[in-house]
Amino acid sequence: MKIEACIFDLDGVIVDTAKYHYLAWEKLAKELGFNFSKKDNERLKGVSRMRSLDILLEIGNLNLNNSEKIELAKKKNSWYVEYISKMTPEEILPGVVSFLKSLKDNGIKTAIGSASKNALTIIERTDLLKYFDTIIDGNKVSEAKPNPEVFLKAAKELNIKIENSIVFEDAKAGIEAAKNGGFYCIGIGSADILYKANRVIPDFKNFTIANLAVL
Ligand code: B16
Ligand code: MG
Repeated sequence: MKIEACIFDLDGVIVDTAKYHYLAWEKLAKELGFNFSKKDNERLKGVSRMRSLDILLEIGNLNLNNSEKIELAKKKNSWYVEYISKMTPEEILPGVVSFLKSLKDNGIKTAIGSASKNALTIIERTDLLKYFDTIIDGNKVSEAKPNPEVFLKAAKELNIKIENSIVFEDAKAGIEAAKNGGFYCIGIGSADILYKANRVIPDFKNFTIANLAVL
C-alpha cells in the first residue's frame, strides 16, 4: 500500500481522555443513584455525547424526557471540560509525538477524525495543533460513528485516496466507521475488543513509520 495519509481518532488514540469521560459519566450516574463500571464505559467509547447518555440511562434503567436529557448532558460536559482544561502535553500517549513527527518528515498527511465536540480544546492544551493538516471533530459532522462521515470528510479535506490511508482507532464504533468508509484500520488496544480492525497494536510505543511499509 502506498500510504498518503494517516487519520487519527483522538480520545484513546492520541490522549487518554477516555478516563475523564469515565469520571464525568460515573459522577453523573452516582448522582442519579446507580453505579457505572469501567466495563460499561467501553460501550461509550467513540460514541456521541447524547448517544452515550442514552446508554448510561439504559444501564440505570431510567426514562427521561428530552429537556431533562439535555440538562444532564450539559452537566456531564461541564465536569468533563473542567478535567480537560487542565491537560498538559505530558498526557499525550507514549510514542505518539515521535510517530507524528516522522509522518511529517516523510510527507504523509495527517488528520484528526474525532466524535468529540471538545477536540480542539484537547489538541490546543496538549500543543498538538502543529502536527495535523486538518481536524474533523464532532462540530463538523452530523452522523455519529459507526457512520464513516468523520473519516470521509477528513480524507476529502486532505485530498487523498481512501485506499491509500490508514485510520487509527481505539473504539469498536470507530473501527466500524473506518471499515464502513473503506479504510484500512489499525486498532489501538486489545484484539479481544477490536477484532474488526485489520490489525491491532497495544499503543504507539514500538510502532514506527517502518511498520507502515509492510502493509
Ligand atoms: P464530547 P473520539 C469521542 O471521541 C469519545 O470517545 C466518546 O467517548 C465521546 O462521547 C465523544 O467523543 C463525544 O465527546 O462529549 O467531548 O463531544 O474517540 O471520537 O475522539
Ligand atoms: Mg476514541
